[in-house]
Amino acid sequence: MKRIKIVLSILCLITSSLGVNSKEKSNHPNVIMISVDDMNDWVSCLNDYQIVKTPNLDRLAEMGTLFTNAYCAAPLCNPSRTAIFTGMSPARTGIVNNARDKTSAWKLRWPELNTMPLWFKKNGYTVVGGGKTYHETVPELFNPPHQWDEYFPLEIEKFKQKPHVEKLGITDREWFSDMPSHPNGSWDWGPFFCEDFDMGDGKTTKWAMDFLQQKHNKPFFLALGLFHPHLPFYAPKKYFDALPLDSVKLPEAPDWDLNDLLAGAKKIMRAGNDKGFKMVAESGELKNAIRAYLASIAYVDALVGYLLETLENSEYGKNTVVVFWSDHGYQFGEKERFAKRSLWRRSSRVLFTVKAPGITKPEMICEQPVSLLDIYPTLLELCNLPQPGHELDGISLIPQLEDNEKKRRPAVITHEIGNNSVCDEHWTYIQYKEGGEELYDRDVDLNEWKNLAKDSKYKGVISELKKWTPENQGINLKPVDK
Ligand SMILES: [Ca+2]
Repeated sequence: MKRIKIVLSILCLITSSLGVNSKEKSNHPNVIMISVDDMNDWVSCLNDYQIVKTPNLDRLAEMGTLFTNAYCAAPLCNPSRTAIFTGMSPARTGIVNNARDKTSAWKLRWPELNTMPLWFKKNGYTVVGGGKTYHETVPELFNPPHQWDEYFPLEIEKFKQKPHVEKLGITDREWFSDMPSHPNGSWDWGPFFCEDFDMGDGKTTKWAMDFLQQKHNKPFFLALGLFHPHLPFYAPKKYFDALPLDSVKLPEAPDWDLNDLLAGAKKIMRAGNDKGFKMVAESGELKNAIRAYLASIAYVDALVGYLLETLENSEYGKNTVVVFWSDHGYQFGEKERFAKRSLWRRSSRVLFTVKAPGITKPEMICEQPVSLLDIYPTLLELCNLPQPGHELDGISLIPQLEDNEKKRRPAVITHEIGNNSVCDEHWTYIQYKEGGEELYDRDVDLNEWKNLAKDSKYKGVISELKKWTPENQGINLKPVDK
């Protein structure tokens, strides 16, 4: 009898410990974070202005919540990505550009920081990344390896670097661009005669698919960083063939649009444009460039499709949170810009979707203003992890994932120090360090053509939105050893 009791007790212990384990595992879902680079809102689930169709991104959005009023924290790679991974706003970290010097590296400014991957790693997750997650200006300072259990290196097709192209096995390439060589060295576009998995992003996707086909005993955090549709706009030829040049639309850009911008705004916002728009437009290449950009979006859409299919056919299909973001947008002639680095909508609005098993419902659309800064606190809550030891500037999106109409504070976008945009459900308010304000009524002016800031009837609206702009920018910055 005693022996039976002991056996029963042991059985009970085993059963209960299994129960706890499986419960714990379900409390810590896996995370896949897919990111793309410089992709504006020309995707079919956000905007049907262009001809490109993005069935896989649309499908991903339909799996959970699509945020149609989502913004980057900064309209440039390094500050946007640093904000996502640190959870701290650019105004607070002072990391506002891509500079190769030490002023832009979070590891030097905030050396002990628990970045999102590092914090997941410290909390028992297997953390792997690949491609362009952070902006790797100087890898050891911008994306230090201690944050990851494994990292698949970024590979980019370089601008007209023949040896590199030959190394990829791509020997026959149509060079579309007749534009004079741009000093930035990456301004080119055109089709590659290759298959989807031959390009750098294809290889990174393949690596992520292989990861999903393996057995993992711990919950995982997988960051797949795709480089497309960043310049140079290269993609497999089939994506160009699907987009006839005649069907590509130039953005609407009336020549009077800049008349209501103040000189300070024009000066700041033209910086970083590198005379690019004029150069592209005068060479007659604008339509070709847009076509190649759209082909690059279609290519990245296909890669996301491969990953989703692999996820759904894997054992992780039902217990994995999937987050998708673009680091910011891109302008193709709106306000005479061929660039990012501006606070206007085409540069700051992004595709952002969240699928969270047990929380999100399919086909939900949330029109509330949200920021990519909200990703870090949202994932902590979804994965039942503690706070990382530093204050996060975003707030969890769980209330909106549960109720898409739940109200939310405006999103703030910062460009360099002192230039900010505040977007609520209705308005876009922009302020510039050198003076000048803009106010746009997005209900009637999605293109942000008519600046209402000078109209006294909107004084109240402006003062309400202004309250959200960051104060004392730069004051809290830690010294950097230059
Ligand atoms: Ca205007």
